[in-house]
Amino acid sequence: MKMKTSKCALKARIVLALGLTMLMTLAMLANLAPPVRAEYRPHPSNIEARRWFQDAKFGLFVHWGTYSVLGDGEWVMNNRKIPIAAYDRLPAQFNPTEFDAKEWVALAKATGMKYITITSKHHDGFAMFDSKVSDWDIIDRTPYKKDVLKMLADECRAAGIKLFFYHSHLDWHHPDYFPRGRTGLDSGRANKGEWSKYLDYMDAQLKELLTNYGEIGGIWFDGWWDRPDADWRLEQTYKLIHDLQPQALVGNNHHRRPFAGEDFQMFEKDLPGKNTAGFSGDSVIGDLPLETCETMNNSWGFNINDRKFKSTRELIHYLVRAAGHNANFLLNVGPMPNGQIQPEFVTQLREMGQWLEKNGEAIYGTRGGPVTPRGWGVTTRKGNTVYVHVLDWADEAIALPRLAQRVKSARYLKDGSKADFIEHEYGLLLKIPSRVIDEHDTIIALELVQ
Ligand code: FHN
Repeated sequence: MKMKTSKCALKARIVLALGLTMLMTLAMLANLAPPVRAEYRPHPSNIEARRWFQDAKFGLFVHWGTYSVLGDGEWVMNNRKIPIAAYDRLPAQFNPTEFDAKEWVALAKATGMKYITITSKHHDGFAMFDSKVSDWDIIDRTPYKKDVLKMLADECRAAGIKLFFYHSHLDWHHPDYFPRGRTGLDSGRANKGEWSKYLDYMDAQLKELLTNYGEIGGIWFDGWWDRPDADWRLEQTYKLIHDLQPQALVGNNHHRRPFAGEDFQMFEKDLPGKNTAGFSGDSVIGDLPLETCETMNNSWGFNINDRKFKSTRELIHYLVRAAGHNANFLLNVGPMPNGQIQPEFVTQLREMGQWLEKNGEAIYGTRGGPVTPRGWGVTTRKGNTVYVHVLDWADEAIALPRLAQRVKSARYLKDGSKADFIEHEYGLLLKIPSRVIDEHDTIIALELVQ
């Protein structure tokens, strides 16, 4: 009996010990596991906005700020090692009396663009809007004293154009942007500061942008790469944005796979999956709407001496190839300090608009087509219509791989006439008579059998 009870007691102790060990292990594991991120569930209005974004396909990027006064691009403070004490003189020279928000919006519309993404704050930290949390802004430091983002927001709303705000995480001016990162090391700031204070400041300005300009399209972040190992509190910042405006699309130009809480993914100076410009080496295409951004010459901010203009053909090809890669095209201008967009850009943007007026059906509302991008061109798709974009091909016929669905009919977009094609088990042969060739993009629309 005594033996029996001691055996039971032993068993009970073993079970208890085992139970305790398991509990402790679970607790330990819970500690080890990264904090359970609240799963980001985009609001239905955000999903709808993503669909709008993918249909829109084409936007105007605007890099504009006090740096425009020096006409040497938006990195002039860093590149010329200009300390804050000197750089602080620039805003007094910034007086864009020729700025006309209506004219900018009208140009974007005439170009066939559906949204504008403008720098609310670039790396020099200067706010192109009326900020109550800093006097380093266009109201307090320039003779112009007007909120250009407000003027633009009003005109965009009136014209049915969505407005996005580019916002730099990186800040070469704020004393609490500390520890410093890879850039802005010659600003002359004291070697101290409180990182959390800087992040609070950034969130406070984002709150202003999400509160004072009506409904906005979203936020285009940049500069994370200056301190890739820092704790940027992105989850908190993204939640702030989505709490204030659930439909607002958040994108971050960190050149990595999208982070939780983001709504679209951008690629800089490259089509998704490519890395000719060197920004996308660590990037991985996620499952979010995609966007490629590019300059019209070689500069984002106004550069008085940059004459390396891309041709209108190159720009149209970029837009079409982006669409073939299931991505939007965000094309940049760097306005002059007086507020005008230089004439070379205006001419080319209008030419793109004329082309889109005739060929827009093969771009707007489409997604990347069934035939993946090729040297000769790309395909886009909208419902049961596949658009074959022949960008670079010299022959009178072109062979495509077999499509999953048979082709019911085909037409040349140039004149709407019936297009000749042969469907064979090896693929699809399309005839391209010289009369339908377009100087930029010869498009054949295929109606597929449903
Ligand atoms: O440093 C910026 C640059 O000034 C510009 O804003 C581009 C736009 O995509 N992004 C950064 C360079 O990667």
